[in-house]
Order: sequence, then C-alpha cells, then structure tokens
Amino acid sequence: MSAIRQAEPLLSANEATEAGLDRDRLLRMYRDMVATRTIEERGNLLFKAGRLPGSFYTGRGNEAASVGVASAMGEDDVASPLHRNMGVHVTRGVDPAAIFCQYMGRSGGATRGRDSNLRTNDFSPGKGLLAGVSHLPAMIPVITGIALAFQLRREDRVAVGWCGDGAAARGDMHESMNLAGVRRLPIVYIIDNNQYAYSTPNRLSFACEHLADRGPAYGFEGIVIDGTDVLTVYREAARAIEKARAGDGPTLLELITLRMEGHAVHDDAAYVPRPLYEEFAARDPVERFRAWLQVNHDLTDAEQQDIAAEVQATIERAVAEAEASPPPDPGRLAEGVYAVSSDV
Ligand SMILES: Cc1ncc(C[n+]2csc(CCOP(=O)(O)OP(=O)(O)O)c2C)c(N)n1
Ligand SMILES: [Mg+2]
Repeated sequence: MSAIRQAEPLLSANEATEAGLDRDRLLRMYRDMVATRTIEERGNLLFKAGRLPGSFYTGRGNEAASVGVASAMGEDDVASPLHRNMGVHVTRGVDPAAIFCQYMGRSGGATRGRDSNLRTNDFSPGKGLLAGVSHLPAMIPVITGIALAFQLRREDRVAVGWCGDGAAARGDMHESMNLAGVRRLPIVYIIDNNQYAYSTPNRLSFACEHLADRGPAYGFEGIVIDGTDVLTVYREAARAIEKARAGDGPTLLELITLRMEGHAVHDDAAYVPRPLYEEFAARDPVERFRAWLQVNHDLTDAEQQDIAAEVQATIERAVAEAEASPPPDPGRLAEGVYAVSSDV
C-alpha cells in the first residue's frame, strides 16, 4: 500500500554526510542558492530600469526547493523546470548570460529572442533540461513520456517533472500521474506548493489536506517536505530518484514554500496575509542554510564573502554579455519554426 508521509528534517552534519553531502558539495549548493537569489534580484532591477522587456518572474523563497532537487539529479537525468525554478537552471549549469539574453529578448537566448522566461532546451550531459511552455502544466505529459521512453529503452535514467499547486488541479497532471503509477515509470513529480496560484490561495484550489495525498491515489508514495530546508529536500529527492532508477516507480514530492514576491513584477501580492509572509520570511531558505553551515561546517565570513564576490562578478559579466547580444533579426524569424524535410 502506498502512503503519504511527512519528511523528517535532516539536522546534523553527520546526517548530511550519510546523505552524500560532504563540505564541498554543501558549499556548492549554498553557492547555487546565492547565485539563484542574486540573478533574480538583478533581473528585478533590470526590469525596473527598463532594460528588460515583457515581465520577470522570480522564485524567491523557492531556492532550496529548486537547488535541493536539482543537486540530487544524476548527470543523464532530465528535468522540466518551470518559471519558479531558476535554481534548477543554475544548478544544472546553464550560463547566466544565456538566462539574461533570454529574459532580455536577445538573440543569444535559448529562443533566440522569440520568447522570454526560463526556456532552456538542452539535452547535453549534466543539463538535461526540457524547456517549459506557458500552458501549465503542459510539460508534465511530455516529461512523463520521456520517463516512458527511458523505461522502454531500458536506460538507467530518471525524469523529474515540476508542477505548481494551482496547475496540479489540471487533467494533464492527473492523467500523467495515473500512467506513471500504472507503468511504474522512472519519474519524480515535484509539486512546488508555494500556497498561491497567482492570487488564488490553496484553500480555494483544493480540498484535500496535502497535494501529496494524490501520490497514493495513483499507487505511489507522496511525501510532504519543508521546501525551505535544502538538506531535507536534497535527501528526499535523492531517495526518490534512486528509487525510480532502481525500477521501483514514481514518487510525488510536495515542497511547501511561500511565493515571497508577486506572481511577476507587476503584482505586489498585497493579498498575501502579512503574518504568513512574516512566518516564511523568518525561514528564508538562503539565510537558513547559511546559519546551518556556520554552525555545522564552520562556514567563515571570508568564505561567504568569496562566494558572494564570485557570484556578483559572474552575474555582472553575464548582464554585460546579454546587453551586447543583438536583438533578433526579423529576417530570420521563421528559422527553427518548421523542420525542412532534409532535417528530419
Ligand atoms: C493553462 C493555463 N492557464 C492559465 C495560465 C496563466 N497562469 C500562469 S502562471 C499561473 C498561476 C499558476 O499557479 P501555480 O501552478 O500554483 O504556479 P506558481 O506560479 O504559483 O508557481 C496562471 C494562472 C497558464 N499559464 N496556463
Ligand atoms: Mg503556486
């Protein structure tokens, strides 16, 4: 019988070591969380300065959830992250210049200036990223199909699919989880439960207690996890990924966070109750992990400053590179839209 459980928090340095996280790996995760936060802060500033057209979405509050899961993925695994998952892109090594090019509509971006947002299609080893489309959760059936392909080809690979609390109500998610349960596909579903779907709170979206309840409904385990705690997220994601790789089927991980900024730059999120916001501000994922590293791994001020300086320099170089990247050439608009018969 499949069940739902609440993940026990990972607390000590010993438990982290048991989960495979030595000091170097922990510092790498911390660096990726700082980079995620800093890229998004820089993007907000670029938007306000009129240097970034369209809109800008952040995953503030989601850094541990994104970096924790992506750090647990194997080199050849494939992910379909969404608009809150900058940390997945950072952890999987996407060049920040490509991220800024994409958001700034430059030809150096993944869609060569045709679209904005986080849209990286890159199946090279170590990245394994399937670009999202705006329709939510339209990539869930696709990543489920990728898991089916891994199984049919007997490949030792796992698919990881992301969905929000709001989009989780849609049929594509239910149909995909049903197929994954029936076929015991090598997939891990992540529901980023940031408690809002635009301005709609959870209580108006679903009546079950936990979205993780839906795992057992389709024949596999559901786990509720504090999504602000990168260590627990990592340990549970690593277990679920290894379980899938061993042929033991899917897992649904519900990561509880709070969207700490509006839906996008235009939204001040005034509808989020202040006490809820303050509760999650006190559990800021980056601050929490920094404090844990200070106590458990003697993270020094000098190390923190070195990490912050490296991230800052990387991002400034990336912004400069994006600003130097030309806008798309209208004459090449149709390129890459249709495949010509010699390409297929
Ligand atoms: C099918 C579909 N309907 C509506 C939208 C517009 N939309 C974009 S994001 C969003 C909220 C999604 O909420 P959730 O799934 O909780 O993800 P979050 O943005 O909170 O991470 C909506 C309604 C969309 N992209 N796709
Ligand atoms: Mg949401």
